[in-house]
Amino acid sequence: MLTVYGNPMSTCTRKVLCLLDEKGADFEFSVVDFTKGEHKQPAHLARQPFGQVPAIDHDGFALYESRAICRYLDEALGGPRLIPGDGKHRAIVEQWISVESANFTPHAMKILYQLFFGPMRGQAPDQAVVTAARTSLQHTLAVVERQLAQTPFLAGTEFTLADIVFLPYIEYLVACGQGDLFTARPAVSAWWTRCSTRPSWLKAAGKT
Ligand SMILES: N[C@@H](CCC(=O)N[C@@H](CS)C(=O)NCC(=O)O)C(=O)O
Repeated sequence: MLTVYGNPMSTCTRKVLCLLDEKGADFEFSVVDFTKGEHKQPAHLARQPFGQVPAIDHDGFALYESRAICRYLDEALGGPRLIPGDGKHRAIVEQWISVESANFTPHAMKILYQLFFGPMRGQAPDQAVVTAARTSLQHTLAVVERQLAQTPFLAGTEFTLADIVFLPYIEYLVACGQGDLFTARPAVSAWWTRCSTRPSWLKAAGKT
């Protein structure tokens, strides 16, 4: 029995949901309601000591951190592998996951905080922060563009966890009017269309 504790709007939860759909896995989704502060209450802090989502329970095995969860579930469950078995190929997937977590997501989150989460709390966006983060993202996306000009997915010919981990942030950036970051680059743009129209992503993003 697998239970995912998460929130349907959460970027990190969406990575896990996308992976589970790719694998055709059965699971129970338990919503942690941010509007009620459930993520900071003892029941959830026992699962995730930082008061964040997602977390899982798989037959009594508890785990938090979205990337660790995805790696574990890919190995533990049946269905297609989202992290390849071959050492070099797996290392390439890990390389792109590191690029995502170190060179992409911190900048993306600065923009999303200014344009999405801050305004939800009544805060005015700081345009200077957005501009600086966009410049950093341009640099990362130039590197991503070079790769995607050679292969349809980040780690080669197959859709892998390397692609999944980028999708939730791009979805929100596009929704915040930052789609030009991606459409300006032909290979990135084609990759985003390829990935974001997959049934697994449409479901994870709550579009189907
Ligand atoms: N490194 C964690 C980050 C989790 C995270 O930031 N979750 C957000 C939602 S996407 C959250 O729970 N935010 C609420 C909070 O930090 O109070 C992971 O990858 O699981």
